[in-house]
Amino acid sequence: MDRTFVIAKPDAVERGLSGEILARFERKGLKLVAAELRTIDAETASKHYEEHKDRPFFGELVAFITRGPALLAVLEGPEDTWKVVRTLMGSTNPRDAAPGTIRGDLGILLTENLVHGSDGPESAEREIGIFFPAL
Ligand code: IDP
Ligand code: MG
Repeated sequence: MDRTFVIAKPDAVERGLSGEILARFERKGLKLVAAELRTIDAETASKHYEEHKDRPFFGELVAFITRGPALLAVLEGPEDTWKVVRTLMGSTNPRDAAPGTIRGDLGILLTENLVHGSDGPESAEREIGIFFPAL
Protein backbone atom coordinates (compact mmCIF):
# COMPACT_ATOMS: atom_id res chain seq x y z
CA MET A 1 0.00 0.00 0.00
CA ASP A 2 1.05 3.57 -0.67
CA ARG A 3 0.68 6.49 1.74
CA THR A 4 0.46 10.25 1.43
CA PHE A 5 0.00 13.25 3.71
CA VAL A 6 -2.93 15.66 3.69
CA ILE A 7 -3.89 18.82 5.60
CA ALA A 8 -7.40 20.26 5.78
CA LYS A 9 -6.02 23.77 6.39
CA PRO A 10 -7.23 26.19 9.10
CA ASP A 11 -9.66 27.88 6.66
CA ALA A 12 -11.32 24.50 6.07
CA VAL A 13 -11.66 23.82 9.81
CA GLU A 14 -12.98 27.37 10.43
CA ARG A 15 -15.62 26.88 7.73
CA GLY A 16 -16.67 23.46 9.00
CA LEU A 17 -15.38 21.70 5.88
CA SER A 18 -12.71 19.39 7.31
CA GLY A 19 -15.14 16.44 7.46
CA GLU A 20 -16.33 17.08 3.91
CA ILE A 21 -12.74 17.12 2.68
CA LEU A 22 -11.78 13.87 4.44
CA ALA A 23 -15.06 12.30 3.27
CA ARG A 24 -14.19 13.01 -0.36
CA PHE A 25 -10.90 11.13 0.01
CA GLU A 26 -12.63 8.27 1.81
CA ARG A 27 -15.42 8.05 -0.79
CA LYS A 28 -12.75 7.79 -3.48
CA GLY A 29 -11.52 4.62 -1.76
CA LEU A 30 -8.56 5.91 0.24
CA LYS A 31 -8.13 4.61 3.76
CA LEU A 32 -7.50 6.82 6.78
CA VAL A 33 -4.29 5.68 8.51
CA ALA A 34 -3.93 8.60 10.96
CA ALA A 35 -5.80 11.87 11.65
CA GLU A 36 -5.39 14.61 14.22
CA LEU A 37 -6.70 18.13 14.77
CA ARG A 38 -3.58 20.13 15.58
CA THR A 39 -2.44 23.76 15.55
CA ILE A 40 0.84 23.63 13.65
CA ASP A 41 3.68 25.67 15.21
CA ALA A 42 5.76 28.10 13.11
CA GLU A 43 8.90 25.97 13.25
CA THR A 44 7.10 22.89 11.94
CA ALA A 45 5.30 24.94 9.28
CA SER A 46 8.63 26.39 8.09
CA LYS A 47 10.08 22.90 7.81
CA HIS A 48 7.00 21.64 5.98
CA TYR A 49 7.06 24.53 3.47
CA GLU A 50 10.89 24.67 3.23
CA GLU A 51 10.78 24.63 -0.60
CA HIS A 52 8.97 28.00 -0.51
CA LYS A 53 11.24 29.73 2.03
CA ASP A 54 12.61 32.28 -0.46
CA ARG A 55 9.22 33.13 -1.99
CA PRO A 56 7.69 36.55 -1.17
CA PHE A 57 4.55 34.93 0.27
CA PHE A 58 6.42 32.63 2.70
CA GLY A 59 5.63 34.70 5.82
CA GLU A 60 1.96 34.94 4.88
CA LEU A 61 1.86 31.19 4.18
CA VAL A 62 3.33 30.28 7.58
CA ALA A 63 0.96 32.72 9.33
CA PHE A 64 -2.00 31.18 7.52
CA ILE A 65 -1.19 27.52 8.16
CA THR A 66 -0.52 28.20 11.87
CA ARG A 67 -3.49 30.50 12.58
CA GLY A 68 -5.72 27.82 14.07
CA PRO A 69 -6.33 24.08 14.21
CA ALA A 70 -5.82 22.08 11.03
CA LEU A 71 -6.86 18.49 10.38
CA LEU A 72 -3.72 16.48 9.58
CA ALA A 73 -4.13 13.07 8.00
CA VAL A 74 -2.27 10.19 6.41
CA LEU A 75 -4.16 8.38 3.65
CA GLU A 76 -3.43 5.04 2.07
CA GLY A 77 -4.31 3.59 -1.33
CA PRO A 78 -3.11 0.91 -3.72
CA GLU A 79 -0.73 3.03 -5.82
CA ASP A 80 0.31 6.68 -6.48
CA THR A 81 -1.91 7.83 -3.61
CA TRP A 82 -0.30 11.31 -3.64
CA LYS A 83 -1.47 11.71 -7.26
CA VAL A 84 -5.01 10.56 -6.51
CA VAL A 85 -5.17 13.11 -3.69
CA ARG A 86 -3.75 15.93 -5.86
CA THR A 87 -6.36 15.19 -8.55
CA LEU A 88 -9.20 15.39 -6.02
CA MET A 89 -7.72 18.64 -4.60
CA GLY A 90 -7.67 20.57 -7.90
CA SER A 91 -5.37 23.38 -9.04
CA THR A 92 -3.51 25.46 -6.43
CA ASN A 93 -5.58 28.56 -7.23
CA PRO A 94 -9.23 27.71 -6.49
CA ARG A 95 -10.26 30.23 -9.13
CA ASP A 96 -8.74 27.95 -11.77
CA ALA A 97 -9.65 24.63 -10.13
CA ALA A 98 -12.09 22.41 -12.00
CA PRO A 99 -15.60 21.85 -10.68
CA GLY A 100 -15.77 18.50 -8.91
CA THR A 101 -12.46 19.11 -7.14
CA ILE A 102 -12.21 20.24 -3.51
CA ARG A 103 -10.70 23.62 -4.39
CA GLY A 104 -12.96 24.01 -7.45
CA ASP A 105 -16.13 23.36 -5.48
CA LEU A 106 -15.34 24.94 -2.11
CA GLY A 107 -12.76 27.72 -2.55
CA ILE A 108 -12.20 31.04 -4.34
CA LEU A 109 -8.96 32.56 -2.92
CA LEU A 110 -5.38 31.38 -3.59
CA THR A 111 -4.43 32.22 -0.02
CA GLU A 112 -7.34 30.19 1.45
CA ASN A 113 -7.20 27.07 -0.67
CA LEU A 114 -8.42 24.60 1.91
CA VAL A 115 -6.18 21.62 1.46
CA HIS A 116 -2.58 20.45 1.21
CA GLY A 117 -1.44 17.18 -0.35
CA SER A 118 2.12 15.90 -0.83
CA ASP A 119 3.36 16.47 -4.39
CA GLY A 120 5.24 13.19 -4.88
CA PRO A 121 6.38 10.01 -3.13
CA GLU A 122 9.47 11.65 -1.58
CA SER A 123 7.41 14.60 -0.27
CA ALA A 124 4.86 12.17 1.15
CA GLU A 125 7.54 10.28 3.07
CA ARG A 126 9.20 13.50 4.28
CA GLU A 127 5.92 15.11 5.40
CA ILE A 128 4.58 11.99 7.15
CA GLY A 129 7.92 11.97 9.01
CA ILE A 130 7.46 15.59 10.10
CA PHE A 131 3.86 15.30 11.31
CA PHE A 132 3.47 11.64 12.29
CA PRO A 133 7.01 10.48 13.17
CA ALA A 134 5.67 7.36 14.90
CA LEU A 135 4.19 5.95 11.65
P1 IDP B 1 0.09 23.32 -3.68
O1 IDP B 1 -0.51 23.56 -2.31
O2 IDP B 1 -0.98 23.15 -4.71
O3 IDP B 1 1.12 22.22 -3.69
P2 IDP B 1 2.31 25.21 -3.83
O4 IDP B 1 2.79 25.88 -5.06
O5 IDP B 1 3.17 24.12 -3.24
O6 IDP B 1 0.83 24.67 -4.09
O7 IDP B 1 2.11 26.35 -2.74
C1 IDP B 1 1.91 26.02 -1.39
C2 IDP B 1 0.82 26.90 -0.82
O8 IDP B 1 1.28 28.24 -0.77
C3 IDP B 1 -0.46 26.96 -1.66
O9 IDP B 1 -1.33 25.88 -1.39
C4 IDP B 1 -1.04 28.28 -1.21
O10 IDP B 1 -1.71 28.13 0.05
C5 IDP B 1 0.19 29.13 -0.99
N1 IDP B 1 0.53 29.96 -2.15
C6 IDP B 1 1.02 29.54 -3.34
N2 IDP B 1 1.26 30.56 -4.16
C7 IDP B 1 0.94 31.68 -3.46
C8 IDP B 1 0.98 33.09 -3.77
O11 IDP B 1 1.37 33.53 -4.85
N3 IDP B 1 0.55 33.93 -2.77
C9 IDP B 1 0.11 33.47 -1.56
N4 IDP B 1 0.07 32.17 -1.24
C10 IDP B 1 0.47 31.28 -2.17
MG1 MG C 1 3.00 22.11 -2.84
